[in-house]
Order: sequence, then structure tokens, then C-alpha cells
Amino acid sequence: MLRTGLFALGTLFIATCTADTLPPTGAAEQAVVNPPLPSDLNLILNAKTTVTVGAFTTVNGDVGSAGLSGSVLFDVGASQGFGAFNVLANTVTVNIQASVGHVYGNDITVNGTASQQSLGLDPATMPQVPAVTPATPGTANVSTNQNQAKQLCPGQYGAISLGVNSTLNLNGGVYHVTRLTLADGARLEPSEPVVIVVSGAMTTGIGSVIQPSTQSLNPMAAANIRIEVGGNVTLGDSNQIRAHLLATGRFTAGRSLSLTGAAWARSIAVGTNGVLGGDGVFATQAPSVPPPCNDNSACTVDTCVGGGTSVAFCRNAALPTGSSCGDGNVCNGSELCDAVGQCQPGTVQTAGTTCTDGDRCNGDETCNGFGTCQEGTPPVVDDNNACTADVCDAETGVTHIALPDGTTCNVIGTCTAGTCTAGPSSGSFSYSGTNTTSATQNTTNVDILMVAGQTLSIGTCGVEGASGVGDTYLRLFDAANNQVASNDDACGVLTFFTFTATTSGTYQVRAGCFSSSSCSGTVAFTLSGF
Ligand SMILES: [Ca+2]
Ligand SMILES: [Ca+2]
Ligand SMILES: [Ca+2]
Ligand SMILES: [Ca+2]
Repeated sequence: MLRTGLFALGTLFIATCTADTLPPTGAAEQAVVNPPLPSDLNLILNAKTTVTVGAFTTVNGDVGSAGLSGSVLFDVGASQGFGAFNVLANTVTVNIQASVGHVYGNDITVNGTASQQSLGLDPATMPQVPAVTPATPGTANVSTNQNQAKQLCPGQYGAISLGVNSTLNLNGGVYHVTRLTLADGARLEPSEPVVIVVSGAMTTGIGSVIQPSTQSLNPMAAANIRIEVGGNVTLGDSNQIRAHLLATGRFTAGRSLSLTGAAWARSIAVGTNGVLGGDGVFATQAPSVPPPCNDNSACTVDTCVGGGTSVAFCRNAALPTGSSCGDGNVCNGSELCDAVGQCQPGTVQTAGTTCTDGDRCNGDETCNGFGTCQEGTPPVVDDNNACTADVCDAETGVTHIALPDGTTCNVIGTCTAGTCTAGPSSGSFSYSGTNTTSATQNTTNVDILMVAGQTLSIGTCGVEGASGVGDTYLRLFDAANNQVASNDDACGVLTFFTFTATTSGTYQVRAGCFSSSSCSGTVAFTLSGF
């Protein structure tokens, strides 16, 4: 039966091979296994449908179209950096004299050059163009007149319109607006991180500029100017943009665009002779941004005043002299505000000053004398006592809690009041010996149970109740019959020694006399420790 089954499978296999020569079936469409996407993919242009890179435009970054039937076209003479970048789309077309880096696609036409081509791409595995943040604009329109410069506080506005050659400075925060319009030569220049959410369209004229203000107190990157547009983005010729843009609709740029950052949209068309480059990685979600007018001083309260149709400005009101502006470090002293809103350093604390982090289990932190808090030495938690539970509490530190009496400890022992004992903790026996060859024969043998850590004190002297006549000799052996201790003449010719057990078990005392002499005595012992 089994043979028949195998034969039947073999027949089926042959039949399948034969079927491959027949007209293509669904299974035959998978011609290649998709190569993995580049691990360092950073799409500076990403569309749902089409991306067109205009003639002679240079894109120094990755370009993709994440839609299932998305396409990317590099028009005549367009180029993509130095071959290190990637183009990814279902359909990729590289026109004559155009050059691109590594192409990933399912329908690739290269009439120019591509540094590498990989056939096979599932667009669903690409970073998808996210939805824009829903806008909640206001009604107050803001406009700048020709050649006017003014600033704005974050908030909800109607349309924002910048006149010819005017400048609008944005203080940090989130702006919700209905439209964003820049006339020829107008400049939108945030001085702090902003998110601008536009419900409608964004339009610019010739030579419009969107970039960080040169008066920014702290460094600004393209990602610090995030513009999300519910409609279309239409940029005029010769625009200079340093931002991350996201549009629900089309992104269209005229000639000679200078874009540093990223543009993600439903479709993208960049005109001729542009220069595009990346600056950071496009975030799928709008970042959170700090409040406006930060002057980097903890001794001032920062507020953005006014805005809208009136003048806006930053107010940095000084806190009262002596207000704390602590940096959270005890060791460099207590920082205090001076009369003009500046934070002044404190006095460096001497070495050894506590700077505890409130956790006693990682040790007690102390200042090093140079303004830095040093880690402490964690306390030893284990007390080597099997009859205590060892715990460390951040507040109270290390404690050892006695286990209930009768708890088994160290295999053979039993806990009593937090101490592990095996047999009696003291005892004695009398013996007389003769011709024991220094306690190696004819000895009197007594077993003593010990748990690891216990110390045995034993002898014919040195222990209460011990005595001896003649020259006594004692030896101690472990459970494996190895001698672990011995003594002959600790007190005169009488015997005493101590031994600390490292393993729990039965130990044997062998009592005898020196050489071949005769002796007698009472051997007494005590067990201390655990
Ligand atoms: Ca401040
Ligand atoms: Ca401090
Ligand atoms: Ca600590
Ligand atoms: Ca313990």
C-alpha cells in the first residue's frame, strides 16, 4: 500500500513538471523572489501614485512610490546622487541621460543608467504615506504686507498669507490654519520647532522660502518644520524649502526647487533643474514640539504674547532673585536665579557629601568633591545564613528575616530561631586508648552532624567539661573519610582544635593517644555558627 502511494506521488510530480510547459497559471506569475528592501531606506520623496523627477533635477536621497501600481519617473538628464541611493516603485522609468542608483521594481525601463537593478517588489512592504493630522483651524486670518516682517505665536488661525518679500517668523508650537500662501519672495521662518497643520491648500510664488530662522537660539533641522497639508501643495519656481512636508493631495514644485528634507504626498511632480536632499528621517507621525519662546534660561517664565492680526513677541519674565533653578545635581551645589533672570551655579560640595538616589539597595551615593555624584557600593544582601530570608528594600536597606523553626536548611539541618543546626550543639564523651599509633588505629569514634558554616570546637582541653590524662590525640574526618583536622598538644600534651565545615554532613572524631602510649579523657565539643 505504501509503495503504491509513493508511486502515485511520483506520477503526480512528473505530471506537474509537464504542466509547466503549458500556458502560464497563477502560480507561474511569481517569477522571482523579492529582494529585501534596503535596510537604510530613507525616502525623501514618497508618493501613493506617481513621482516625476523633472529633467536635470538632482535628488540626493531615496525616492519611492508606495502604491500598489505606483510609478517613479526620472526625466531626461535627472540624476540621483552618486549611485548610493535607491528608487522603489512598481513601475520605474529612467529616461535617456538620466542616472539613478539601485532600482527595485516590477516593471523597470532604463534608457539612461542605473547602478543596479533588482526585479521584484511588494509595494505594501514599503513605508506608506500616512494620513495627515486632522486640522482644527480658527477663523482669524493672518497676513503680512509687502516687505513687512513680523512674528506669530502658535494657535488656531484662518488663512495665513505672506505678501511679496515679507517675512513671517513662527515661534515654536502647533499651528492650525485653513490655507498657507506665500507670495513671490516671501519667507516663512520658524525660529523654534513647529508643526503646521493646514486644512486646505498650500501655495507659494516665485522664490519663496521656508526654512529655520537665522535668529534661532537653538539648532534647527528640517524635521523641526513639519507641514501637513490636507489639500494640494503647489510651489512656484526657485523655492528654497527646508522642512518635512506631508500632503493628502498633489505635491507640485516648479523649476529650480531647492528642497532639504522630505516631501510625502499622494502624487509628486518636481520641475526641472531642482536640487533635493535629505535631512533626517521623515516621521510617520507629527512630532510633539516644546512651548514657544524658550530662552534656555530656567530663571525666566517664557510666554508668547499676542499674534494674529496684532503684533506678537516673546516675553521672558525673570523669576525673583534667589529662586531655585536647580539642575537636579546636589554635588555641584544649589543653583539660584540672579536679579536679571540668569541661573547662577552653586558651591561644589565636598567629597563624601551624600547625594543619595533614595535607593539603599544600589549603595549610598556620595559626591566626589568635583561636582559629580558617584555610585555607591551595593550592600551585601546574602548573610550566608540558610535560616534567614535576605531582602533589600530601597528605603530600609538590607534585612534578614528568620525562617520559621523547623524549616530544612543545608540539606541535613533544621532552623531554630534563625539558626541552622544539624545535631546537638554541644556534647562530650569519655574514652581510654592504648597503642593507637597517634589516633590512627584502636581509636574511639564518635559522629558529629555539622551543617556548612558551623564551627566545631573540640578537645580534651579548651572546652568546658574537657579533661585528659596522658598524651591525647584527636583527628576529624569528613563523610568521605578524608582527614580535615587534627591536633596533638594544644595545651601541654592535651588536645584542642576548631574546624569550620564547608559542606554539610556527618563528621567523625577519632580519639586516641600519641604514638603507642596509653591515655584517657573526656572529649567535649561545642558547635557555633549557623
Ligand atoms: Ca525661560
Ligand atoms: Ca545642582
Ligand atoms: Ca543609592
Ligand atoms: Ca540568609
